[in-house]
This record gives sequence, structure tokens and C-alpha cells, in this order.
Amino acid sequence: RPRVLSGIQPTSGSFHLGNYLGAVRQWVDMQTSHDAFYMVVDLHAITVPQDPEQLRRNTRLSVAQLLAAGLDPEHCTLFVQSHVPEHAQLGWVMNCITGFGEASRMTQFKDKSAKQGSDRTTVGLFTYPMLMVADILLYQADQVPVGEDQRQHLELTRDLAERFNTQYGPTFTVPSAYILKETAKIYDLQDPSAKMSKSTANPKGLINLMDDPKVTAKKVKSAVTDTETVIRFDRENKPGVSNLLTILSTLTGKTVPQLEAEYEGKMYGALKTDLAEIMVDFVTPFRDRTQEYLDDPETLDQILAKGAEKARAVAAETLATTYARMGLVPAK
Ligand code: AQP
Repeated sequence: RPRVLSGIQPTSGSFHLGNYLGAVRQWVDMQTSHDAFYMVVDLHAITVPQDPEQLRRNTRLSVAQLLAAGLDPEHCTLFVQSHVPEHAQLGWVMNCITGFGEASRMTQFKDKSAKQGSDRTTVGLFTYPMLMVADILLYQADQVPVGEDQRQHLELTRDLAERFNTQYGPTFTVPSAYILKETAKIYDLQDPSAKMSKSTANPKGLINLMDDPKVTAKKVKSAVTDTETVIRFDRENKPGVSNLLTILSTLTGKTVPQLEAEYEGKMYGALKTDLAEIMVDFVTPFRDRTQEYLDDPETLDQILAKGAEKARAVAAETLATTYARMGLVPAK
């Protein structure tokens, strides 16, 4: 079975709809067809300041949400990144084979550091992509299911894997990004030209899965559309309506043309009301399941302990080979 690896940050507490449709949903689908490794990337989270108590809480909340979304520890390896020290260790190696200019070209770093200002931007944020490369290469992953915003980091992963393999001999599987065209980028409900993101200026555009379902319904109903009245998919000219159709299509399993036919002659209000209802039906049991996992911390800890053990077995082997290939003398 091909191997798959992906991660999600525990930074915002609640996952948002973009995280779910762009990534986590694919994780769930792939856990049975692939040898799957999924993790909550807390070492990535600390590239920006975190309150310790909140980070602890959000890490557990993230694990609970992944289980609520359908990850099954019997079918996949689910763990917390910092429980497997090899991530930081291989991350260092990746830093050492990356050019400074090359790392400086990462657009996510450029965007985030421009917003934060250079005094508040950490060196950790700069080296974030190389840690992500290590996350992936440690497991010899074939595929990495992510949203469109991660494409450049995946390109870097391929470049570094090839570079290392050329210089030191075949060591890493060169992975490919697994990005589903339809849900690669879910847009902000208030600004459908921007990606839905936890760091949005307007929280009304962001659907958090852990929000009160009433709030979710309200946000859907006040989504920005356009001045036409036709419900049709046209990303260029009708980004708001197209985004709503994408979300509805993914959650119902109906195709976009099917939905266009269904809503022919209907007003935007009808589309929003239906989507609001579908969203509420989705998030209500999701929140309940998440809470159930949170209420049972012992089981959660057991799942994570088992996951870390399985992950470490693979990661340690890759790290040892990497060190040996580079000429580091093994400890006796
Ligand atoms: N809007 C999105 N559409 C599709 N996929 C998305 N992802 C994120 N936003 C969208 C995908 O979710 C996975 C986890 O991402 P992450 O750990 O980087 O989460 P995050 O940083 O908390 O998400 P944000 O909102 O994207 O944060 P900021 O605002 O900091 O940039 C990834 O696979 C990602 O592609």
C-alpha cells in the first residue's frame, strides 16, 4: 500500500471548514487505502508565540477533532509531532541542505513575516518549510494530502529529497502532493477572493467546526454572493456562489452540475438556507463526538502513545540511515 503522511496545526483550537474539506476529509478516505500517518504538528505551532495552557488544550482538541472526523487508530497512525524527536533532528539536516535564498522564496513565509514585521518573526517561522520536509521524508511518504496553499512546500520537499539522494545515494522517497482540484482552496465567506483562513480579519467569513451551530448557520446565510440572481458555478465572475456550490457539493455528494440544475430559477436565499441546514447537520454530531473524546483523556493518551511508538519505529530508521549517509558516526 502506498504511504501517506499529513499534518495539521493545533493553533486555532477549532479546525475550520477549509482545513476539513481541503485536507482532513481526504485523510479519512485514504486511511483504508493507504498506509497512513497523520499528526498534529505542535512544533510548527510554536513558530509563532503560543500560550502554554492553550497550546496543550488545543493539541488535545485537535486530536479529538481528527477522531471525530473519522480517523480510526486501527487504520492509521495518529500522533503528536513533538512525541517523535526525529522530526526536529531531520529538520536540522534539511536546514543544512537548503539554500538561504531558496528558503527566502517561500511565499507563505514572505506573507506571514510581512504581516508580523521582522522583529516579531521568528527564525523558526523561516525554517518551518524544512521541518515540514522532514515530517514527510521521515516516513518515506508517497503522497501528501494538503490544500493548495501547501503546494510550494511540497515542491521544496521533492527538491530536497532529490538533492539528498543525488549527493548521498538513494535515501528518501520523492513524494507527490495529493491536492483535490475541487476542494484545494475553500474561500472566505465574506471575501471569496481570499482563502478561508484562521487569520482572517473578518471572523464572519470563517466557519469553525467547533462554533455553535447557530453561529455557523448565520455565517452561511450572510455569505457574500453577487448582484446576479443565477445559481451557477463560475469561479471568475461568481466566486461567492461558486464557493457555496463547492461546499454543498462536497458535503452532499452531489455534483456541481446536478446542483445547478436543482437550483435553476431559485434565489440565492434558497441555496444558503439549504447549505446552512446541511452544515448544521454536519457540525452538530461532529462537536458532540469531539467532546466525547475530550471527556475521555485516558483513551486519548493511549491512542497517542501507541501512535508515537509506531511512528518512531519508522522515523528512527530513516534518521539513522540519513545520519550514516552523511558521515555522522553512530553512537555505540
Ligand atoms: N481555505 C483552505 N482550503 C483548503 N485547504 C485548506 N487548508 C487550510 N486552509 C485551507 C489546508 O488545511 C491543512 C492544515 O493546515 P494548517 O495546519 O496549515 O492549518 P492552519 O495554518 O491553521 O490553517 P490556515 O487557516 O491556513 O492558517 P493561516 O491563516 O495561519 O495560514 C493543510 O493541508 C492546508 O493546506
